[in-house]
Amino acid sequence: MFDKVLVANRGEIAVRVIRTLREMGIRSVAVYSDADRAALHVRMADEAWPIGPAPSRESYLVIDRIIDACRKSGARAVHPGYGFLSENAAFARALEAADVTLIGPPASAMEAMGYKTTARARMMEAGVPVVPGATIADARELSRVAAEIGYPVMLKAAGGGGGKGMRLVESAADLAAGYERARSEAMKAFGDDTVYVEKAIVRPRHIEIQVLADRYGETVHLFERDCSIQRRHQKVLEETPTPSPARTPERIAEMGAVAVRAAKAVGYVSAGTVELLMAEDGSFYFLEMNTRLQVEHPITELITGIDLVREQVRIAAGEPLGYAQGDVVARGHAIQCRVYAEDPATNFLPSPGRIEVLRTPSGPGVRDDSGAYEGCEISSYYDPLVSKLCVWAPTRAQAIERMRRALSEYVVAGIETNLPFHLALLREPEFVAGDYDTGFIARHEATLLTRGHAGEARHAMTLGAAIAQAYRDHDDAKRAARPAASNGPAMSPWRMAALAKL
Ligand code: MV4
Repeated sequence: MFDKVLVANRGEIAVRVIRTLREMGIRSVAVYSDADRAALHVRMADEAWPIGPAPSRESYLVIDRIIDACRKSGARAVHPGYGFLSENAAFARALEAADVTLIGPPASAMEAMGYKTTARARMMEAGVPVVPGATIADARELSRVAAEIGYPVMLKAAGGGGGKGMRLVESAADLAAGYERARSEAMKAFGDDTVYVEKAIVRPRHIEIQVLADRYGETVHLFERDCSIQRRHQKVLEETPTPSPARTPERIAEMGAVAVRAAKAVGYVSAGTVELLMAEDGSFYFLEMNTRLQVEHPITELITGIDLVREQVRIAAGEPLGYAQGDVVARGHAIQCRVYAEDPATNFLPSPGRIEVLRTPSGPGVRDDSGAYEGCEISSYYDPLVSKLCVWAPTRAQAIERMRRALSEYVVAGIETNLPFHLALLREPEFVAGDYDTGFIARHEATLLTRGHAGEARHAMTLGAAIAQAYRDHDDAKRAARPAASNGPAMSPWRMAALAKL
């Protein structure tokens, strides 16, 4: 087992990985940019190394800087988190050359799944269902294929992804114009006007299956996550199990088996996620595979009791999983709300700045994976994710109640957040009924942003901020009453320990 692991990331995921390393008795190495000198992950790691200026492309994305920090710290392995270099095959190869273990998949699996069209071909060979469609050479072939698969159809740029370069065509009459526009947009955006056509899945759900594979071929799935609540292809809220009426134990077992097959087809190792599109009738199709740990992994941990980071570290150290599919059981319901420093009143523009007051929720069934602390700076250089608020409860109805309660306890002052949006979302009847699809937020955004919901949430937060201020006044009063010697700022043991480390 490794005695020291470098976490090549920042924010909440770096803190989260450091926590599991500590539980395993493994020393953690943080890396930080100039903007992250006082960041929580730096304070919590056993040691920390600077890797450059604030912009990611000059720090967290610089392979040589990360390798150099491994050399200086003596770290024998690297956990990449998500984003940054986590799916970068060149990084995986550079670590291999430096005799440092990547806690993640082999570079070959990253490459096999990285190019969407080759991934699609590989999946078809492996008997994984993909959306009916084809790459097309010209307008004549397009109209033949479109007629074959039936309207509506979706035109997609081969060089695209994440929803960019997609165009829905409802009927044959709109096809030619749609094709020309799709091609010119693809050329402009990706420098490649290759377009392919698929049957459009109407009102789809975005269902992803968590997989875990060791080095010896043992591959299991850890059930599904419903990620359909997205705003402009950015996930906002995720839950497990999916509330879809099409969910049956048999269908989940089938989707899980398909995900395991997809992983085995590319020799996958470590934690990975197979993304599926599920139609209202329950039919499902491979979209892509994410060769990294995902932001929303905690809800899978909450229903299975499995620590995915711990399993990744064990697998990277050459240990077998030690259990088979039949041993993986899930219980209850979990929801994750992504708490962003974004202002719903300004069309979700980032709201960087200093967090003046921070009171995070806790209590039964609440987990808040955070990279923030009261007084920290939310930087404009990075993704404005403050934390992921997760709840677990025996049923979905109770999980929704619990999430509402947790959100109402969450007090942030000094920056704006999307907390009011989450509160409004959890009151939306279509969400509560579980009858939603990827178009949910687009359909309800206006009502979700109305003052009523936000006003209610703001009221709760104002109240919370007042309470927080009262606490601080009380602390100040207590301190003032103390003898002069200890008049400095109240030093919590944690803070003293953290400062001592710097
Ligand atoms: C689709 C689709 C419907 N039919 N393909 C969007 C991102 C990219 N990964 C694939 N996406 C879609 N592909 C067919 N044939 C609907 C979407 C889609 C979507 C998919 C998953 C999550 C959110 C989405 C939001 C809008 C559209």
